Amino acid sequence: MVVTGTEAKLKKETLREIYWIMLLARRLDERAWVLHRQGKIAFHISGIGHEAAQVGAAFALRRGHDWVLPYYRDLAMTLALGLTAREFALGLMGKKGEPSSGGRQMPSHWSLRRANVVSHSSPVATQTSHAAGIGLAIKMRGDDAVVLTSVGEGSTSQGEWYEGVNWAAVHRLPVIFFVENNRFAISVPQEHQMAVENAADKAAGLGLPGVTVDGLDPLQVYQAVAAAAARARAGEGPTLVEARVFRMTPHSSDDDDRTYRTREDVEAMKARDPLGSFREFLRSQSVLSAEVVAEMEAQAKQQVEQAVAFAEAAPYPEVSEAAHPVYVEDVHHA
Ligand SMILES: Cc1ncc(C[n+]2csc(CCOP(=O)(O)OP(=O)(O)O)c2C)c(N)n1
Repeated sequence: MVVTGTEAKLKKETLREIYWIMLLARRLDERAWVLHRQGKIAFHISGIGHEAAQVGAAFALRRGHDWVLPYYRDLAMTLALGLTAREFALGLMGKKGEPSSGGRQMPSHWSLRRANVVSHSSPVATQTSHAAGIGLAIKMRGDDAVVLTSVGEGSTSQGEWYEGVNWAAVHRLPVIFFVENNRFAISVPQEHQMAVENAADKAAGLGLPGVTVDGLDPLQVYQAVAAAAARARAGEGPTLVEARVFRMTPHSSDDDDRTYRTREDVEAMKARDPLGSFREFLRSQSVLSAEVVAEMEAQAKQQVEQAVAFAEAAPYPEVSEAAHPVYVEDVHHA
């Protein structure tokens, strides 16, 4: 059954699933802040305010078949691709069994081999050229997969970002360059980073289409990314999709945003919280009842509690494994 009133024409079950992942991501993220303030984890970087964009984008892909190179805010996207709450909690604590790096990298440098999710490096935008490379491999092999890679708008000022996008445009590679524009790169506002109004405007100079959508609405993002994926699969090349979002928290657990933005601005942002507005939209379409909303809240709370308890009890990685697989261990020196 499709819900009328949305262009995206998704089934009710799918819309509920989108909401569920947005909700789970939010509750996990909130818990991570608490764990940090309790001194139980060293660092957290938040996706609060970006969830609608991320889940909308993930649902437009063939999850598990297409390739995704996310960036550090993409908790909700990675959950939509198959990361579990437990794996997220293991990652926060750097415990054994976390899938991104086995506890070697900082948290939120997502990798999930079973879902074709490839980890990014800490220097921002390096995943852009990796994505172009994967796109080239797909094209050379004649596969029908596409690649999506994401960055914040500030990272579109990096040379590496231009190189990757340019290469994909020249060779018409099946890549979706997804920009989550929250208007700040740590403390630096967008107008100090770029002379254009939208990050998507940069696409014109590189020879690919660029679109800007409301990233607070998962269905708008879904549609834009679905269209970009269809283009890529048809051999028509890459698309730049920019989702306008809000970063409702400081940059990370180590930042104090009171030094560069007013509390009024933050409150105005929170009043447009995508989780609340999507929930109310689904209620208005009779996709969610008050009972189902309450049940989902209880389930999310339970999953968060169980995931954190599991991670707290889990062991740290073995010291003896620290060098593996970062360094080759069986090299014989002549
Ligand atoms: C090459 C490089 N320069 C600087 C940094 C430090 N740094 C980490 S995140 C960040 C902000 C990036 O902003 P944006 O791309 O807009 O993403 P957002 O964090 O706003 O989602 C910076 C400058 C880095 N990691 N890599």
